[in-house]
Amino acid sequence: MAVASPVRVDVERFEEEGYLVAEGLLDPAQDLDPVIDEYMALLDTLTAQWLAEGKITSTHADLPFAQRMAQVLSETSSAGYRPFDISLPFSGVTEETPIHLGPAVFQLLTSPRLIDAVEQLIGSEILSNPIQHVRIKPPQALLPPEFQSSLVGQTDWHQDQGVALPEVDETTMLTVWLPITDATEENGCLCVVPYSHQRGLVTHCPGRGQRKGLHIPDEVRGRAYTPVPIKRGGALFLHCRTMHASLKNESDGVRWSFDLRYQPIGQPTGRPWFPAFVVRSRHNPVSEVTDWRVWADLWRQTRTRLAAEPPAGKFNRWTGEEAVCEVA
Ligand SMILES: O=C(O)CCC(=O)C(=O)O
Ligand SMILES: [Fe+2]
Repeated sequence: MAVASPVRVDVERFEEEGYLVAEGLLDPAQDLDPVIDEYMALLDTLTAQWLAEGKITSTHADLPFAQRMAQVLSETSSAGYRPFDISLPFSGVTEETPIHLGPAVFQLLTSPRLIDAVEQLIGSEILSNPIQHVRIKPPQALLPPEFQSSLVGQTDWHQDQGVALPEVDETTMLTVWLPITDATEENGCLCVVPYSHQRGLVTHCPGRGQRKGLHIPDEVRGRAYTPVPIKRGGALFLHCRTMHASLKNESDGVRWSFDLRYQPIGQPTGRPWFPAFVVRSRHNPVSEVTDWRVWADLWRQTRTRLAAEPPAGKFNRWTGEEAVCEVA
């Protein structure tokens, strides 16, 4: 089989505009379909278990995926989402806290097609930063209104640097956003403010009323933004200070994505209590983690440690008392 040459990334444009779309970066059959299969199997296992425990009324296996997720999450509330995500919560971790650590997700995290592109943007010594999530967003209208989480619903305006600890400020953290299903304006694709990374880090304020969570106040952000629809197989690269958010899923399908982060080896990750690993090192190739079980063990060991000794100190950098937040 011929080896495909790496997609060339427009590094200059990324640096200038603070974001870049690379359509056709991944091979959907090799990189994405195994992830879908892995999650379908996970959903079958979880729904069988939850039905047996009386947590849900049916496995809802007759429903299409988007409607099934919505139904299951409506019945289980936000705790029902936790076993799908690929990270741990900030607090309250126990030995039983679920996290999804499967081979197909690891293959996606380390896909050579993806890492070849990352290498063009941040160099050849690449660490997988542990700030990572899967977002499986059912149609918004099917979720109870109190179900507020950017993992299943709309994401408010933020900069990724702003949701990591200040230790990350000197780190060249790169966000890679990958749609598993086509992301459209109707189903809640991302929106970015082009060039906003050039403004530096801005204060994130805690939400009030309907708008929970830390976000960039509208008057700080300004009005212009660009929706970024992307087809499955494509990727969006984001600078760590590019302002971004997502739209509501107003379709009747699912809006499903992974957001992963990479950085040069040796720089702080911004979540020091979570595990990072070497994805690629041209200088020291033996340091690369190539077995998904090693990666899964890193997270399991972290879980054991956090269950025994919850991290002291802060999980985010803002106090909510900043002057700009008074008026927001
Ligand atoms: O997918 C989303 O809704 C938000 C993603 C995001 O904020 C990110 O990739 O950094
Ligand atoms: Fe983000």
